[in-house]
Amino acid sequence: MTAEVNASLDFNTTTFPNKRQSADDLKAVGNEIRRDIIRMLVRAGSGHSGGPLGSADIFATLYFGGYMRYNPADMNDPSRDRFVLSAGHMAPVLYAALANAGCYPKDEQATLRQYNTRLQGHPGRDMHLPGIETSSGSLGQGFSIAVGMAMSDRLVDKSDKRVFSLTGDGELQEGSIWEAAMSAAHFHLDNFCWIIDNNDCQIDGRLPDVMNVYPIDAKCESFGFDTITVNGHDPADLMRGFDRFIENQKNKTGKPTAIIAKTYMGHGVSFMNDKFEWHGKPPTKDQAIAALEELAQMP
Ligand SMILES: Cc1ncc(C[n+]2csc(CCOP(=O)(O)OP(=O)(O)O)c2C)c(N)n1
Repeated sequence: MTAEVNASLDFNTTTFPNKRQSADDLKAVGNEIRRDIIRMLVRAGSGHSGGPLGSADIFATLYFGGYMRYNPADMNDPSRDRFVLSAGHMAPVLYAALANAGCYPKDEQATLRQYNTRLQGHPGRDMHLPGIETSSGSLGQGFSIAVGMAMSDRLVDKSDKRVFSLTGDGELQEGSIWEAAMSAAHFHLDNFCWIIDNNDCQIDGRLPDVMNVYPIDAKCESFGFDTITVNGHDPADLMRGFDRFIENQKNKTGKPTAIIAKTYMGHGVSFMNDKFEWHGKPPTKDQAIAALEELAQMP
């Protein structure tokens, strides 16, 4: 794709395969996800820019690196692995990942946040968008549901299906997160992978200023998770984290895995980078054009 095509405000039809691939190829997927996030948000005129842009490389590695086993043509296949976006406000990044995987038409992304569309501001299971496993958005709740899914796969179905869930780092201030984490370890859910988007920002400030949750790694370890910290913008390092989870599952360690992904809110767009003010607002048209031009140049 040329820089000119990449910078367009229009959605294209390119989709990407899900297989083990080079970090550079995953980086390119992440950047296309970022561009789609901008394209969606500028049309919607509302929504969250910061978290979605900052976690795009996590989604690229998870959905396109061969770690999640799914069939884009049948996202209800009972043998699929599942992903739950507990930080439901970050919906645009999940919608962009699913569109780029070919789970639904890419131009449908243009319907974000419109009445009665499948792309609501927070994921809604009852909207039937392929790949949405549960409604989420009330912080902490999706994570508990995901642990329940992993428990049922493991203890009831006795299957090797994997469950992944992403939470924000501000979301760790919810008490229910820690109840669910305790259960995941107690029930030896080595089929469960927790990804924490550690951008150090939340809705109206930096994490330690609003309510300190550090040290996150020591907390996850003490709650019984095998914990690894990675650079959330480097697919090679993210792969190291997901490989560790797969190894834990294969070796039946009986421990769930936590991947702490260090990210920057708004990563890829210089005027949004590391600014909590971009937690919950969309770009204007001029800002979107500037962002797309910058993202088109991103290596
Ligand atoms: C139970 C609950 N309380 C409050 C909110 C409002 N809210 C939405 S996102 C957010 C901040 C979350 O911070 P973080 O998890 O770090 O996400 P990020 O800012 O990085 O996107 C808050 C307070 C909510 N959705 N649910």
